[in-house]
Amino acid sequence: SIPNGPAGPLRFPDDFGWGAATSAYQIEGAAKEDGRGESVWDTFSRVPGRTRNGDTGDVAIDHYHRYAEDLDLMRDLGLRSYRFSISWPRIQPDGTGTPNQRGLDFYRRLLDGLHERGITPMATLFHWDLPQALQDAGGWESRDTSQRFADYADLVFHALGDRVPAWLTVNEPKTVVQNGYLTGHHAPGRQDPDAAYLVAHHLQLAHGLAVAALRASGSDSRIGPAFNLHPCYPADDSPQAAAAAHLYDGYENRLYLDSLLKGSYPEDVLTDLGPQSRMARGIRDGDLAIISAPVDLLAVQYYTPIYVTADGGTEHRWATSEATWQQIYPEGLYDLLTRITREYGPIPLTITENGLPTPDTLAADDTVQDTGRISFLRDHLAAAHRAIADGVPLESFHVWSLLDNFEWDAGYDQRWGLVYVDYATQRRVLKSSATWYRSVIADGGF
Ligand code: PNW
Repeated sequence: SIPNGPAGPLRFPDDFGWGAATSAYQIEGAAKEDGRGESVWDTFSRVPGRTRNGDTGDVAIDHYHRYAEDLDLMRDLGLRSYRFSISWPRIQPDGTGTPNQRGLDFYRRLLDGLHERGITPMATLFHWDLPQALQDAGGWESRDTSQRFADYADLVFHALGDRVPAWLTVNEPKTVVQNGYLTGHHAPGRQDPDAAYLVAHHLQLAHGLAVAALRASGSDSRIGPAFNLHPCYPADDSPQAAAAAHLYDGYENRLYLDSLLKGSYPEDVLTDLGPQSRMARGIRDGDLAIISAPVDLLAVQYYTPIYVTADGGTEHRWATSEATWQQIYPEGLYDLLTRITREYGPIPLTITENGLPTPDTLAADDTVQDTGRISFLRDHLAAAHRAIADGVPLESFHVWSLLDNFEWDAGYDQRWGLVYVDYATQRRVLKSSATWYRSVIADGGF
């Protein structure tokens, strides 16, 4: 009963990795348990006015204690792939040194539970919860943090590597750059453009050093970064708008893609930043070789396009979601996937996030009708399907998110899950999108 759907049926490859995603700080809670240290998000969410309603991840959706129930939900949905993140401050409370065994044990239990249920794990090493002690030492503005990350990654590879076939290094370096250091809406809440792009370089370097650590460990697990990418369209057909959209694309996409896959930062962005920028001065000989070491897969997160005006500003052209930054444009996913394959070659791709926040409420009959999410996912999956048909090596798709959770500065007001969480009781209820997704997985399409 979905109006205006694509003409079906659409069949995905038999081995397609139907999945869903979460991240540690957004779901785990148990902020002070089993030796976990503080992260920048513990600090940031406590500063008055930084998050909606002053919400924090202290309890979140209590996944740390309810993980077995959540694993059963995943099995119920028929998920083949589950993407989650490992909390760095659970493993190294101060960001360095000997691992905290109880932290590692939690992820061992989770990974064993996935294995028992036949669900393939995909583990992100860093989804924004930097140990506060490392922030106090300079955070991502300090080159040393990249090395600390590689040491942490190495430790996790050795402790959990036998159970993890695919690793993701850094989640969305761009969001740390833009929200953490340009707008200040995310931790650490800075507004310092010169710092921001040095941070971008150090995040890319951290990725590359972690790849080197995995290769040195002799592991045959796969590894790659997770980039959120935004197709940038000119708002009119003037040459000015085309040029503005191209530079915008440099900052949104090529900064990350080119350094990873071409071994160089885009010239137009470097020129725009200038030779005296902290980033330009922070790039050392050999860094780009580290950053561009071959990866096994590229994780793509797609939410929205950007519509760029001739003066370099942006406009909204398509319908926006509850997240003011998100415009709904499924075609953007097709454009993005085909562009990556065309410009960067046939690197295996996974979509590690795609989703929509909706104003979900629990009805008297204990159902949640989120038809907007169903339409959104159906249209984006149809775009992904077309990209596959056109030769894009897309292996899997993960809905953001499996469960409603702590949506960073938007707190608990924005619900992104397939599964509704009643925050007062922590009860989980499948939304209509969850039962729809279950049938899509069972049928291999729709
Ligand atoms: C991602 N944008 O963040 C994150 O990886 C998730 O943790 C988060 O919950 C999810 O998307 C929903 O927001 C993004 O401005 C933040 O385009 C900002 C943007 C995209 C993704």
